[in-house]
Amino acid sequence: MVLTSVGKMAGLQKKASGIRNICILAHVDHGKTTLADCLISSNGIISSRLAGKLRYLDSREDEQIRGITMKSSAISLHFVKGDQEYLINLIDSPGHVDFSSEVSTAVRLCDGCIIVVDAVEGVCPQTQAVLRQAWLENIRPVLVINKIDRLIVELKLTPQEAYLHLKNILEQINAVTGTLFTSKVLEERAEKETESETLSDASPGDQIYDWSTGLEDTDDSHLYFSPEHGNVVFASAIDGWGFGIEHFAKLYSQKIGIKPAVLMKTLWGDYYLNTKAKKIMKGDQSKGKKPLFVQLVLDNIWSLYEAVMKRDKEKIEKIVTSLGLRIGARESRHADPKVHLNAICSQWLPISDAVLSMVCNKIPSPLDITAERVEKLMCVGARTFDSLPPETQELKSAFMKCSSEETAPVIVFVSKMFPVDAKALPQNKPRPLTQEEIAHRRELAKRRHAEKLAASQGKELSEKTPSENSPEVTGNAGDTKGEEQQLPGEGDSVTSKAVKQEADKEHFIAFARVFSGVVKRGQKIFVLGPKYDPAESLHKLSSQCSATDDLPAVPHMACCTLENLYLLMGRELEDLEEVPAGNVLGIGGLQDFVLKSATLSTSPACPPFTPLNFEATPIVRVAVEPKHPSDMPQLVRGMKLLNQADPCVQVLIQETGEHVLVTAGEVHLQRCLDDLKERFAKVQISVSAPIIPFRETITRPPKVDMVNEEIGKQQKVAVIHQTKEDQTKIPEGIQVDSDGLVTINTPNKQATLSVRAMPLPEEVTRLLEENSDLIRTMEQLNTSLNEDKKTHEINQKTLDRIKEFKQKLEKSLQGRKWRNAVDQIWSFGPRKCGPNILLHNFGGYKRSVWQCLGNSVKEVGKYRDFDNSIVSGFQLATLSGPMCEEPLMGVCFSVEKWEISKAGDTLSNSRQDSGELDATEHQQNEDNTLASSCTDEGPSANEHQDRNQSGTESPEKMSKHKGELLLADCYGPFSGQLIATMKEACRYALQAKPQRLMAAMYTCEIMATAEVLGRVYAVLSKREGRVLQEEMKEGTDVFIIKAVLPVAESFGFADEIRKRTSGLASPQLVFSHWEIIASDPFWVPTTEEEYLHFGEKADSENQARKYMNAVRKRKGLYVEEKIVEHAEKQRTLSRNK
Ligand SMILES: Nc1nc2c(ncn2[C@@H]2O[C@H](COP(=O)(O)OP(=O)(O)OP(=O)(O)O)[C@@H](O)[C@H]2O)c(=O)[nH]1
Ligand SMILES: [Mg+2]
Repeated sequence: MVLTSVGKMAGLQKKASGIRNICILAHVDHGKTTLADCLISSNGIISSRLAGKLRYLDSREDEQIRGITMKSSAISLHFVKGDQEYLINLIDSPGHVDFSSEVSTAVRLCDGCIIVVDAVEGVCPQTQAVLRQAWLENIRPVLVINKIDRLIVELKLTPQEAYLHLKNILEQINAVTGTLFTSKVLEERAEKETESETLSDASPGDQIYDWSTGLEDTDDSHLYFSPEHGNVVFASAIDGWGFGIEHFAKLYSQKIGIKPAVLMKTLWGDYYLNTKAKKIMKGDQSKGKKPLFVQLVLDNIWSLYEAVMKRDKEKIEKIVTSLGLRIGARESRHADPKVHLNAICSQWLPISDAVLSMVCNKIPSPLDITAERVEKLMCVGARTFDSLPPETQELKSAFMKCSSEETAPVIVFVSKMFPVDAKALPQNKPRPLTQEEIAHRRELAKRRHAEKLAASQGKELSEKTPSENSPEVTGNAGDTKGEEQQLPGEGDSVTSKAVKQEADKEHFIAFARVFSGVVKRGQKIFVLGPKYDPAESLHKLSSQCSATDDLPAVPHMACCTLENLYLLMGRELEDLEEVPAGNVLGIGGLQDFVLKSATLSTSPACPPFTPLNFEATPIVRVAVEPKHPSDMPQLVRGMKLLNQADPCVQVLIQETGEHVLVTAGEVHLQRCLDDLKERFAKVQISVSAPIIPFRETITRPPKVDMVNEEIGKQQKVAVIHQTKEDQTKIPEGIQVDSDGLVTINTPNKQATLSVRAMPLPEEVTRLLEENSDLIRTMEQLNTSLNEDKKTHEINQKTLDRIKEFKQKLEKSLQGRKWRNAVDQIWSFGPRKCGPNILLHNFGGYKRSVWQCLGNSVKEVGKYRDFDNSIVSGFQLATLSGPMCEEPLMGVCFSVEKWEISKAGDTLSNSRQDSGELDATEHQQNEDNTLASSCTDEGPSANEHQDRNQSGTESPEKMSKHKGELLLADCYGPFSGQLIATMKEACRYALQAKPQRLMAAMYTCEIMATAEVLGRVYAVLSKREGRVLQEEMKEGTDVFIIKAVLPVAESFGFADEIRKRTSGLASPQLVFSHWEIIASDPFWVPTTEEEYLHFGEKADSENQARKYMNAVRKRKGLYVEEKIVEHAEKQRTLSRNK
């Protein structure tokens, strides 16, 4: 096979119908890179003997050492099928969860993907994840079932068993697709129903849409994998073979005289061949008939493997001649039978042909991009396509046409920035010299030689000759930088230094795809950031303006020049002059304009593309610092570069001044640190132990003590009192009643707050977490409503989602305690969108987060002054809790009184209130007590409401009266005092309840054989892991164990498991949820039984306390620990010797 030239590739790029942009996706180690190797070798880029061993696309050293892919990389391949020529832009992606963000960057640029599944392991967690990602991006998948050789060699299945096994895998995968599909259809249907409702509301009788048509006929057959549809290939990448059933259908149609179309339908499935009648019959295995697939396909492969493995020379000879293959003597005599096998199989059933023709047949060309996908790409967040400006909507047709005409607007999406060495850039690469250049050089050398000779002979040369020469030499220097590096003596020392400096600099190349138009080198183009809004900028600019014009500054938009365009060829880059629509390419010169991803366009009407869907949550944080403090600037610069180079890493500076890296997992962390040390910062760094996040929460008081004895009523009180005395050490002036209601005054005694903390039900916390985006949107809407801005048209879909969210909350917050709670929600926190709630549970207040639903839009007047201070105090309190300054989670603070009064009144009032509260053990009276300060009490709910409204006026007026008085105060501004007081109140309220730490949990799925199962369990239990499920994979002796494990215990877990099981099991950890640690960090024995059981000091390990103290130590907080336990027993120095 000859190498395809760059010119040829550039030619192929112009024909969009022959382009296929694909990526390879799979679970880790299912053989993506090996498959890519096989496809690359078909283009002669690597030798077919090395295919599978080289892993060409794993170009990093650590990728080769660890044997896993860590980044996505692209290569362009040429493929000829019949008289059609294709250009295949292939992207290999990593399978390890830590790098799943790299998968997102790859999927965005493609129209289709090859899903690879290991025939032994079947569908794994990442297989499901990548299927989902492909689905979210609307790209078409095809399937390769890889490693079939393992069924023969390792599992020693018979062909019949293997057939059943494969059928099973196919069913599993289709089940995953099925779930995705049905959920989508249901969602669409619901959406269209609401749409039709609103339409019919708006214009009754105007138009009648029948939305249900089309949905029933939705053809989903192309979504499922089935060999008869030609979207499944069975393969063994390592042995170089693969086939789709059409190969055998064609082959056997001649042999047994049955039409290929019939064979295509029957070759996979429970059909058998009636040899006498030469007919294919539908039959089942109970008759003892072999399915066609076993008889015609698998049997042959099995017998070939058997023959080669047993070195049955005669049989091999027979097979080889009957297949008409020619095997070299070197392969057939090789000591390793695998080499022989590879030589036969890769000729008989070449995997690259099977896979690439499936890709060309089944995956759409860039011209066939669907309208649905385009709209999805163009609409960011909650926006709908119809709400985009008309100029922007017009661009949809440009996407759909994918035209490469000069007039078409250029639209490019950059999905990531990747660093390359300057040496790898084509302009710096040494290239072979042309004939003329060689001749020219020879001429120069001769002349120089002559000069030297002349000089040595003392003959003077005329001044003219050298001056004629010099411009030629320097003229050449520009073209042949690479040669100068090789021959430093020849070049001028200044330029070589410049080249060296150039080589030191990191070059970033944008990994991109052209969706419309032709990009040219040197073209000027707009760079649109993710927050760019075409509607806003089109007011300022005309839609016809171009990046070359002199334009006013527009937010989130910049102009830049495309300096270089590259063809991506794995480890190499090739220069290109222009790239037409539909191609994947690399762009140089965007380093200063694009951080991680961006949209480029010549039209200012172009919207930014929707952000990439990242599956992984970055959770592992470490603090880094240079070994030598003077290296700090390099480190900062390096971290900036690292941030640009990795789609998922977060780089931040904490309030403490520490530089922190947040990564997706241990492997990702290691890679980032290596990159930082060796590539970007090039300084020695020291790395802190991983900073593990915790959350703080409260629970209900326990019913049993630590030795499972029931706590009686009296004991309960005793426990509460004791804990209160112990931990909270409440200063004077703060009253805490037995029910946990905290009453506190501002320092100037002008305002009184009563706050109670309550644990939220678990499902509410989960609901809040899941809907944090929605809560943020609500917050924005409320703010713009308050400011009376009309910029944000509230989208019907968003409103529906908010309503649904509210209903769900109401459903989960049932019971007396939570009466009216949903309507009283004042704010969420921390950062106004977290999983904690602030309620206003006192009369006469109408502030609500549901304002955007339109219930009380115009009641702005009902806010009190200083409303914001209370909310801010709450935000601060939820951001860092009292245990170890970690954020709170699942806590509800209810403000039950908020009074602003004169100094004298405050005291008497609060005394009166607390007295009342003591008397009212039952929470039923809560509301009344709170309102008591306003007016007298009324029993019915209606009256209660009225009273609330009338009650508002008095405090409001009061506060206005005192406005001036309060503001000038020796304790500082009143709003500030309120914030601090609110924060304190929340903290004390929290401490009055049993506090708990929450730990982040990973889930992991471990595959292990029966022999190592015990050891896996041992490691899991040592690290506080919990097994959720254990099942045996059908047809194998592999167990699948699902477990959860605290993040805090996870460091080194994968390594330990791998070591203990001799590499047989390797888990992948995925962040799943937060879980309360059952033990009380402040626990000390109180009952007699507990004393007996735990001893007086209870020094057996308390997990929660250990975590809490570790965090406190790290943050430099006070840790209550005895350093010297037995002072009298201190050993003397002399004895110690
Ligand atoms: N027996 C067998 N082994 C295979 C086959 N294909 C790949 N392997 C082996 O599986 C291992 C993983 O292969 P890779 O190609 O690196 O897997 P990958 O999917 O790229 O892995 P990541 O990129 O880390 O997700 C290697 O040791 C390969 O030799 C196959 O068809 N049969
Ligand atoms: Mg790989």
